Amino acid sequence: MGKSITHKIIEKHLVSGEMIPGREVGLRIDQTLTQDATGTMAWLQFEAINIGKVRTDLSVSYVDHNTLQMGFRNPDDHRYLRTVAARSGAVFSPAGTGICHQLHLENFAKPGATLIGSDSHTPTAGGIGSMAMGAGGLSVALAMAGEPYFIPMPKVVKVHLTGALTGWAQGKDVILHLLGLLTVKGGVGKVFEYGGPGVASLSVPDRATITNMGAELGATTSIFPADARTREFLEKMGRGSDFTELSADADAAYDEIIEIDLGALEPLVAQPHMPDRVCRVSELAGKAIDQVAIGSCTNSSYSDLKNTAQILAGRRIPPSTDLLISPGSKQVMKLLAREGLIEPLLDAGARVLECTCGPCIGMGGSPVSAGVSVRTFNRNFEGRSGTQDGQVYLASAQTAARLALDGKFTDPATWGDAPERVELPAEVPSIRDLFVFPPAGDDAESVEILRGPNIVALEEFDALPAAIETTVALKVGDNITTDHILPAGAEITALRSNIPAISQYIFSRVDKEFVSRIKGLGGGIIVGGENYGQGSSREHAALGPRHLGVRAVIVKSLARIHRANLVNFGILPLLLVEPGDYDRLEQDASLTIPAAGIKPGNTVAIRLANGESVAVTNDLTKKELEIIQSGGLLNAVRNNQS
Ligand code: MIC
Ligand code: SF4
Repeated sequence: MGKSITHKIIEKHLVSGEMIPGREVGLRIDQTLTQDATGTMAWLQFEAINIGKVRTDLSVSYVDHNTLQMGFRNPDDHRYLRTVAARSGAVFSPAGTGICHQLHLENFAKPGATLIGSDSHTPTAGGIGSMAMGAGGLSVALAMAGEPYFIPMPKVVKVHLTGALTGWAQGKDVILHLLGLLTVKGGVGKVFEYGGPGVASLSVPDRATITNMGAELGATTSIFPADARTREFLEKMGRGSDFTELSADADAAYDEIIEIDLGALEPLVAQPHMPDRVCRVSELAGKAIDQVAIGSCTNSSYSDLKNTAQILAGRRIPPSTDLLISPGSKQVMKLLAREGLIEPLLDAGARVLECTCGPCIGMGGSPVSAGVSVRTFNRNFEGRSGTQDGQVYLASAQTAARLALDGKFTDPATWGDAPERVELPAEVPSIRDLFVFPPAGDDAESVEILRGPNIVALEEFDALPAAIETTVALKVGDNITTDHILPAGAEITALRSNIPAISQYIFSRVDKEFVSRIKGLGGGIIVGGENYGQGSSREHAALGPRHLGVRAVIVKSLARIHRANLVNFGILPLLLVEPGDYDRLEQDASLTIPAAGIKPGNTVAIRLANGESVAVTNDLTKKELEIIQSGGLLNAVRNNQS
């Protein structure tokens, strides 16, 4: 039996474990990326591990999320990241250079290489055949220290593509189609590997849009073969030597196969407030649109924005619709400028913003009250736009630009001819000089790491007690996202380097009383439903609760990265044996968790104050359990060092 691309890459990077779905495998990591919102923690943790220089082939520290400079906090973080990168041998990408995933795709990602990033959309690099995964900051810190990255061996799903996109359908519609089919938890424990004759028809930016938003399926990652189009893309980026061909064997074995006829797709849109609430654009015809935002790591490439400019050229958006455009990188911006494509955007009434995440993480660009916002982003979780009752729809750049002109949803049948599919020009300007490369050898030793007052030293957590006498401090439902646990937005995200301060916002948009309640209780646990912790990789959604005294969550199922973050910070991720028992665990209930009796995969009884008990299990490995017992991964690493 032949091998999939996923199996080939994993096999080449395997340091421990067996490649049997569900079993833990340890992988050697070639590259890492961090961004500023999660990166300060990751770099503080890297410093705490105390090994000096990064031991990966390449580590890049990007500043793209927290770029607003309202007060000292974010600028101080950027300065810390710049100096710690120089000291530690990492490349630094200053604010405004671009969005980490777009920049990494253009400048550093390599087919066949492993990459982990402290951001859930790291799989964007799968568009050129990198095995790229989102991870918690601490896992990235350990990978930078040369340690393997541990994941449950994923199942491999082949997405067999036939035909070619036609008309207004785009790469975005491929992934929206899959989300509609499989839901936001349909990809958990799986890699989506694209193949079939349709692959050749998709450009690299289209592929990257698809792998980027595979994160919304809950997938471990998504990956495309590296073929002639990948080679051409890398050559145009000035790095043809990074190309290696990558394809699955003709008789490769897969755990599942999904077929998509690209020619049958039409423009789709995800409705509020989940990326899987997908319908055809035509079904919404007539609904007024208050805002359109084009950009984010999903759809901010040169081809997306060139098409946007072509659609808008010579026309004007209605005054009742705001149009915001954030190019993905300065390379994209330079190409647009060179080809005279900025002017049509400005003349149409668009606001051209910096090359950053911007409105995607609520850094400005919030819609009006109850406003309908069509965004080319990947997430439309409630409140994420910064307007709690904002109604966010997700679509391709081409759909969004067309709808901006109409000021309302319209039927694509009325849109006329779609713009031509864009290829990169023969000469692409390099922005390589804008990255700050670390000084060589001993010169790095003299770099002083500069910290500001908002950068608070890491907290030491205590070991797990033998029995946890506790209270259900909060009960929540299914599909709770890390945006529910720790909201995004300018004010809160500026506190990412300050755990005591940011912890005051834990669950603040779900239950305003949560923080004061759990403080009054002196700690507690969270009860949740299916897919708890989906979305962002932010480890603050585990660190904050831990700071407030959360020692366990009891849920029906968990999202992959959040589960790993809980383990890393010493919180027990317990699973209900009988999903129906969810109804028996009420908020405020007192209970006892026999922590010392928990063994990998066993079932223990949680005793409730009323004498009843509830059975819980876990899917922890022996190593993960030891990490939790010692109070978290940093403690475990320190224990091993001493
Ligand atoms: C996001 O899209 O939610 C973020 C902001 O990029 C996060 C990381 C973070 O919270 O800093 C992610 O996707 O991991
Ligand atoms: Fe940035 Fe948004 Fe992409 Fe997250 S999803 S990395 S916030 S652009």
